[in-house]
Amino acid sequence: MLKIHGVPVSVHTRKVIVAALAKGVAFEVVPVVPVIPDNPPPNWRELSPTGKIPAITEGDFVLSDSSAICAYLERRHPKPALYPAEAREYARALALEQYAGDAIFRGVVHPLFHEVFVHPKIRNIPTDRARIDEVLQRAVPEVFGYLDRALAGDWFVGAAPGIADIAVASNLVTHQYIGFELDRVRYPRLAAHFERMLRFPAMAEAVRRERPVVESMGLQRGFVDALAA
Ligand SMILES: N[C@@H](CCC(=O)N[C@@H](CS)C(=O)NCC(=O)O)C(=O)O
Repeated sequence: MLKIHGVPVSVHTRKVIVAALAKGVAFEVVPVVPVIPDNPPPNWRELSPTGKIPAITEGDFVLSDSSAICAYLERRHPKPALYPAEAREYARALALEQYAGDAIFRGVVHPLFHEVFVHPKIRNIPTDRARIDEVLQRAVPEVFGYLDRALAGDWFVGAAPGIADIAVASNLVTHQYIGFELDRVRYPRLAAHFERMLRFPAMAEAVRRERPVVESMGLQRGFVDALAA
């Protein structure tokens, strides 16, 4: 069986879990939390050369990086397709997936997650408020503004939810967990897209399965309950 090594609250692990759920692929999650010292197993670098999550194993096959893993799942389980067939739509979906990993994750979610959770709760480092303000004032308007403008219809590319939508929304789930609201007035299309994605069955199921971990970490999941109410 496919094993997904990582922790479901991680943006990139969730992305792979949602892709697997969307395709109906059976899998098991093997917990690995790299931000906790000594948590990863001794052979972790053999599974993930960067040390980051997620990685997968399937028999003797080993692969890391969420984009590579999702592309692999697409070839192994083509239906339902999560990548557009048409060349330009396909390229645009890949560009947005990359943007999600670079601009949204590295520029917004990763620094906020570290300042709000990893530093104070795991590493005993005080939260750097100036760093949070910098992200909120500089990165967020640029990144969320771009995403809002990029949405011409219900989905980022094509007529059905796909890899770009999953990659973006997975970041926004963690952004909400750590207590940052998506500004519906400034980013109305992105906020509506996020709600659509929370109702996308594979994303809804992934978020439902995360509940125990999210609650044990003291994160905020009121937005999920509010949507269900
Ligand atoms: N390009 C990688 C990025 C993976 C990544 O940044 N994972 C984060 C969690 S979402 C991680 O492992 N962070 C812990 C660390 O950097 O030590 C992918 O798409 O899988």
